[in-house]
Amino acid sequence: MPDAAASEAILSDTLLCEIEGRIATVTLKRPQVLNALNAQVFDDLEYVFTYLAKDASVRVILLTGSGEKAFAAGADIKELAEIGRFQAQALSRRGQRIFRLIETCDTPVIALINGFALGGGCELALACTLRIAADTAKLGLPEARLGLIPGYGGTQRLPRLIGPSAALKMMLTGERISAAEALRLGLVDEVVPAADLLAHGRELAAAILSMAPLAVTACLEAVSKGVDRDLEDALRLESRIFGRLAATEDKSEGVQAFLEKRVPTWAGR
Ligand code: CO8
Repeated sequence: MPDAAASEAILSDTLLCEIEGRIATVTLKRPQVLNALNAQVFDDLEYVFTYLAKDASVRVILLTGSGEKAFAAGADIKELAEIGRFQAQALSRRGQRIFRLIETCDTPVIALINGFALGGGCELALACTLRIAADTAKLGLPEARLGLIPGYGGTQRLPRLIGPSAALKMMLTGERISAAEALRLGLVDEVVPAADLLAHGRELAAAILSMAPLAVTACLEAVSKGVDRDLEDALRLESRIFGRLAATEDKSEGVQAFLEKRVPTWAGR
C-alpha cells in the first residue's frame, strides 16, 4: 500500500506520483524489469488513480515509465508462468477494471511512451486519453508468442482506435512497430524527440489547463459514453451535456472573455 507521505508525492515500491500544481505525473518504477506490470503495480495504480480522481485540484495526469528503455514491457511474465484458467480470467478482469478506472477518469490522462510499450504496457497506453511517443519508442502486442492474447483490453481498444485489420496485423505477427509507424496508424497522437517527451507532455497539459475545466470533463464524458452508442442516442447525449454546460458560470465567462478580448478566468462552476 503506498504511503501518502506528502501532498506533493505519493511513493510506493512500484509507482511514483508527483503533484505539481494542477498536473500529476505518475511514473512506473520497475526499470530493472522494464516496468513490467506485476500484481503490486496494479494495486498501486488502483490506489493512485482512485486518489487522483478524487483530487479536484489535479486537472491533467501524465503517465510514464522510469528508465530510458521502457514505458512498460507488458504483464510480468514471471507471474503468468504458473496461472491456470480461472486465475488467469480473474487477473484479466482485475487488470481490465483498473485500466477502465484510468480510461473513465474525469481527468485527461496522457501516456508519455518513453520506450517499449508491449503487451499489457501497450494496453495501458491504450486506456489513456492521449498518447505521445518518444521517437525511440516501440509498441506491440506480442502475447500470441506466449500462447496468449492481450487480456487487458487490447483486443477491444486497439481495433476501435486503428481499425480491426491493422490491429489484427499487430496481434497476429507480434511485430514491434516504431513510433513513426504508430503515428501513421493513429495508435499515438504525436511523436517527439525522446529528450523532449516530458517537456512536451507538460506543454500539452498546459494547453488543456487553459480550457474551461468543466468543458474538459464534459468532452471526456461525451466521447467515452457516446462512442459505442448508436448515433441518434449519442447525439442526444451530446445535446444534454451541451445544455448542462451552457448553464455554467464558466460558459458565461468564456463567452464574455472572448467578446472583451481578454483571457478567461475559470471558476470551475
Ligand atoms: N515480464 C517480466 N520481466 C520482463 C519483462 C516482462 N514482460 N520484459 C522484460 N523483462 C525483464 C527481463 O527478463 C530482463 O530481466 P533479467 O535482467 O533479470 O534477465 C530485464 O527485464 C531486461 O530485459 P531484456 O534483457 O530482455 O532486455 P532487452 O533489451 O534484451 O529486450 C524486450 C527488451 C524486447 C522488451 C524484451 O525484454 C521482451 O521481449 N520482453 C517481453 C515483452 C512481452 O512479451 N510482453 C508481453 C507480456 S504478456 C502480456 O503483457 C499480457 C497482458 C495481458 C495479461 C492478462 C491477464 C493476466
